[in-house]
Amino acid sequence: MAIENVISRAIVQNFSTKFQENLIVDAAIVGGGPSGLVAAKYLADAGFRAAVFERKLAPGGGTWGGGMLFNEVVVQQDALGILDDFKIDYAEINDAPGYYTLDSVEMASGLIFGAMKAGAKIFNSVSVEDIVFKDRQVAGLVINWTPVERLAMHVDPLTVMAAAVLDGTGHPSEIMQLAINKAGVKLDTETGGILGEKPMWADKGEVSTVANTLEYYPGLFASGMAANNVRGGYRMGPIFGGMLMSGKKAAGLIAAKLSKP
Ligand code: 48F
Repeated sequence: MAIENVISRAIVQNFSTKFQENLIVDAAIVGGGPSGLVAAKYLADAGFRAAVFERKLAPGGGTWGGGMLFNEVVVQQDALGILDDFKIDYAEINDAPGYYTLDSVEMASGLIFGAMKAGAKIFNSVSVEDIVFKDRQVAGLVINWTPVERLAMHVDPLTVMAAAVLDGTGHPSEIMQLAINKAGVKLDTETGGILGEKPMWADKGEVSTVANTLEYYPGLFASGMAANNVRGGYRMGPIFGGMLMSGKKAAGLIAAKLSKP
């Protein structure tokens, strides 16, 4: 067989196997930002089948660009254990004990690598355009290739069934919005809807990111900025400890729910 055929066949066969193995998952994570990637790693570590669906070619979300393209980010002491689990380096800020800087490219690549090495699968250039909603439960995702979405091609999507769906889509909370708009669900918030993100207040935002990481509807969880948008939390800029801890909390909530008999 010509080497050209060997290459093409190997890619098509391996992708097909990987895709088929992830058409039914324990946790479908929408968005490969920091909170989604951290959730994926800890779920995979705990033995759950976790798949991340990321719209962009490169997962990592808002981590790559640091602050205003200065490719450094800050984390606080409480999140260091997570960086250690991913083997990502950091250094304490001289005049701000308890706060650390790290290279944003190392963080993005480290989170991606760590999630994959734990056994999570990442499907990049895949956009989630809808949810599967059955028996008053969020039961899966409707997906299509991002180029199909971007070019508005009239191509039907495919589906992934999941026991739990995590909205890790960042500021717009796209999956929560879809659940409200298309399934008419009431989320577990004061109004039943999305309260909307508040302006920047870094320390409050860090706390609320973790506090707002919750199951908002049976089968539907939110992490990171998506969680803050749903429950009216503050934004925080390029400090990422809250995002990492939110991902770990989301993994714990999902694992607890899926482990119930
Ligand atoms: O926004 P993002 O990095 O998510 P996060 O985990 O972290 C937020 C921080 O990066 C930063 C911040 C810290 O101060 O505020 O913004 O909350 O990543 C979200 C990812 O989800 C993808 C999107 O491309 C991005 O990589 N995404 C969004 N909608 C969809 C999606 C969708 N419908 N389908 C697939 N991926």
